Parts: sequence; C-alpha cells; structure tokens
Amino acid sequence: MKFWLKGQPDNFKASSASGEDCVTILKGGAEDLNTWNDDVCRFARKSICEKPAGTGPSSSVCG
Ligand SMILES: [Ca+2]
Repeated sequence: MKFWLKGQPDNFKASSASGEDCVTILKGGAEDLNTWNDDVCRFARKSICEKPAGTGPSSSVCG
C-alpha cells in the first residue's frame, strides 16, 4: 500500500545533505489519496503509530 504524491519520494537534498528520511502527509488530503511526501526529520510533528488490533483506545504507545 502506498500513496506517494506525484514525484515523491524524491529524497530532496536542498536543506539536508542526508536527504529526506521521514514521511509527512499532505494537509487537506487529495481526491486520489496520494498525500505522502518524504521530508527532512528535524521538525517536531504530530504523528501516528501502529498497534495490534483489539488493544483499545487506551493503548496508544508508539515504538
Ligand atoms: Ca520529498
């Protein structure tokens, strides 16, 4: 499953020599659902994480 924006991931190196190793989701969405962009990792952002099914809303530990 992947929903990269057109032209992404491009590992763009203009603002970081190591490129882009974190994924962001385009705000506002897109009709075709392609909203992913690889980006630099130095910014603090809200995040989502994966957890086992059936663990309920109180089990929200990432990592
Ligand atoms: Ca990118």
